[in-house]
Amino acid sequence: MNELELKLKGKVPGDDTGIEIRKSVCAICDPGTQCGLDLYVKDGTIIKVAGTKEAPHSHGTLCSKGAAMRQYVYSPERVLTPLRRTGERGSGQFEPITWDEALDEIASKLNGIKREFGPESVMFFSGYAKWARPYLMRFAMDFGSPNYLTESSTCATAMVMAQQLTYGAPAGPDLKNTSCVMYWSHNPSATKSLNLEGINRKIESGAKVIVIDPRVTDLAQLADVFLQLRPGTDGALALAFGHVIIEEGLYDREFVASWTRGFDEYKQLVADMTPEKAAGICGVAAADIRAAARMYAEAKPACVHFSAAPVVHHTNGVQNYRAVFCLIALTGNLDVAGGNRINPASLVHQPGGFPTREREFTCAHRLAGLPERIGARRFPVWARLCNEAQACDIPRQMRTDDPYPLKALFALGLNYRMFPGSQDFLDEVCKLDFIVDADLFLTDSAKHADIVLPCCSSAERREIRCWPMGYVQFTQPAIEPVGESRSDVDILAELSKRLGLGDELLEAGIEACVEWMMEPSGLTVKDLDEHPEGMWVPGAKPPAERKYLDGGFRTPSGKVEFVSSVLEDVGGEGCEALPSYREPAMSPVSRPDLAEEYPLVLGLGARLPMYQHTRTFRLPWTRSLSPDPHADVNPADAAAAGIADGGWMTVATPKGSLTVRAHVTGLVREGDVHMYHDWPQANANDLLDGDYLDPISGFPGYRSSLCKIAPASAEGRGAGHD
Ligand SMILES: Nc1nc2c(c(=O)[nH]1)N[C@H]1C(S)=C(S)[C@@H](COP(=O)(O)OP(=O)(O)OC[C@H]3O[C@@H](n4cnc5c(=O)[nH]c(N)nc54)[C@H](O)[C@@H]3O)O[C@H]1N2
Ligand SMILES: Nc1nc2c(c(=O)[nH]1)N[C@H]1C(S)=C(S)[C@@H](COP(=O)(O)OP(=O)(O)OC[C@H]3O[C@@H](n4cnc5c(=O)[nH]c(N)nc54)[C@H](O)[C@@H]3O)O[C@H]1N2
Ligand SMILES: [Mo]
Repeated sequence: MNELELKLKGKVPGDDTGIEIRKSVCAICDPGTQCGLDLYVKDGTIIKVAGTKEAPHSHGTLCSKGAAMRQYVYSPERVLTPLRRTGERGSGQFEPITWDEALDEIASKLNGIKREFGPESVMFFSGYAKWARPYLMRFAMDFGSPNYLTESSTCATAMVMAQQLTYGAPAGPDLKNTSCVMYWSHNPSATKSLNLEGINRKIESGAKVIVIDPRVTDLAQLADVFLQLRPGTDGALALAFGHVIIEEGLYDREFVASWTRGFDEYKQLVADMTPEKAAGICGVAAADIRAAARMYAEAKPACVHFSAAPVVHHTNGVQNYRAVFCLIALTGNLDVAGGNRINPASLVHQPGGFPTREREFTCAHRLAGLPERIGARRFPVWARLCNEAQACDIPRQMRTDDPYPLKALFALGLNYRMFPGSQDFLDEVCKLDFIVDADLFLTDSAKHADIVLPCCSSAERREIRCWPMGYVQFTQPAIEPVGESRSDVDILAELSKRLGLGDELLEAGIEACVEWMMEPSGLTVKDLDEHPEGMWVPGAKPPAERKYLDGGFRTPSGKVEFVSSVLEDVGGEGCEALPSYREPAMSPVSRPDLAEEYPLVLGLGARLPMYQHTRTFRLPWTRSLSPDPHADVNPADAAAAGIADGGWMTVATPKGSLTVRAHVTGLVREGDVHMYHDWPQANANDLLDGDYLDPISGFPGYRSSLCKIAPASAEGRGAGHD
């Protein structure tokens, strides 16, 4: 082999080899964990993927999903041209059409439906991809529909609501400056590997760590105190913390006196929740509750690391997190260094420490003049606090036409399996007159659309992102789009023209939009384009401490609200003004009748490191790491049911039954079963009812219901498609 051949074999970049490194970002995870990507490109094809060493957030690391990026980009399941359905919904029979045909047809159908039934009868939905949302929301507002909805109907928003209700805005943990971190449900080894570096450094520095999780995670094994609670009982535990902190005089009297509302009522509420009582509810030792409460309250400063999903994935989720967030105020750790800091998002839900006009760009203010949103009447607290419609209410509105009929859905990345009672959700959606789904892949959901539009991956498009330390990247396409695929934003811009929406800025394309949004940051597209690998935003810094001193908190009273004015105003079951504890709607305590037949607590959705919702099942590398659907079962429960580790078993609820492999492990509590969601051949959400929702947020109770297990044969397995 000569030198050039050797270099080619080693994929060495250079003029002689024709291999070039192009900087990009991995958007398989989104948006908190995007690693910088070095894409090695030769003759327009990505031949190698590596992490970007100089990326300040990922330092050249990649997880199994990012390492499989080429299989994602070049998947044989990519949609290559626009498609028009020719067979039954779901049959997968389509004919390729041109972009002009597709866009004209969509424009004429949507405008026709708008004329006949009003703009509100058209829904604009975005799945987990969050990067294109500001553009989609603006597009929906231009169209005149209040029904902009996203996967955030099940992710993160309820956690944000719990904070809005309590102190007006989200307050993230200041890990760098803290001396104690309370991880109230977080499993970074599986979900946010980029957090591990900071966590390890913190632990090495001697900071105290408390972990609250029903499963023994990697993080739990590093904790000073680990509380392995029954899923969905977080509220009782947090109230018991409040009990100890007040009883032992460990609370911040001055802050509580000056800056909180309803302390006396809260004090009364927690007086009843002794550690002994909470121990009985949560299944943890009272002594450990006392130890953790003291550790958190005595360390100064201390922060709570919360998460987007598991605590609010219960029918009592918002109240449970409200009880947790009250502790931050009670101990005076709110908006101080090393505590939880109020830090607004700069771009795509990420705080970057610099101002942008992303929010203004979405035109959310126009919602006020539009008809009622989906879910607004059923979830009034949601409607007051969020700028979106609540997608979990779509099936009900489809069934009843109340308050008006829905006729069309325009989706960027629809996955019906993300919704509880998935099949019912799909059946209702299929009654629409017209469905468009834009996706990278011809998914099960896309197969039900009338028109499928092919979308680009992050390697083929431009997108802007930022990271909390004040770093921003406006990526360049590393390769030409695969097939005829287009960027979501290009699709919206083109469609806007054909619909005659008259939005000059959106129609001018992503560069113009980014220029507009970034204006307050002082950076122009020209500046950003000089640094395709990303750049520090000059002057970016976290907001000042104790901003409430100047104008109070963004709650109706201007104070931290132990007693919520909004909940007081709305009222109703589950919407109590105090964060009182209520059992999950399906638990051994709330439904002893059901528990006789279904004795185990079922948690659906704990993440696996190699899978990202539906996205990476189809990649051979990631799939090989965990080929079959499985659920975690405690050895005692497995033995009682006669189930062997690795054997097939059924997991059944009153709603349905799945066949999965048993992963018998002492890492889960006796009495609990945990399973990942979105398996193509074993969809966890077929086990739940579509109405199993939190009355405050409308979030599904994915993480606690009741089930039974029994041995099964391999024949029971479902055949599925990604
Ligand atoms: N690999 C991978 N990473 C992901 C995702 C993915 O699909 N795959 N999804 C991304 C998304 S959209 C999200 S929202 C985040 C979620 O991010 P995380 O919240 O970190 O992830 P989870 O694994 O859902 O839950 C964290 C921990 O909460 C625990 N838990 C479950 N129920 C309860 C409960 O009732 N109370 C308490 N205290 N803890 C509970 C679980 O056992 C788990 O260890 O992950 C993101 N990262
Ligand atoms: N049982 C249970 N169910 C859950 C959860 C749980 O914990 N348990 N978690 C909930 C949570 S937190 C979340 S976030 C949701 C997951 O939300 P989903 O929206 O279900 O997530 P994905 O499957 O990742 O993405 C949906 C589709 O978007 C496509 N897509 C990817 N990138 C792009 C893009 O750039 N443009 C376009 N147009 N399409 C793209 C993907 O190919 C996929 O088909 O699931 C929810 N459902
Ligand atoms: Mo999520």
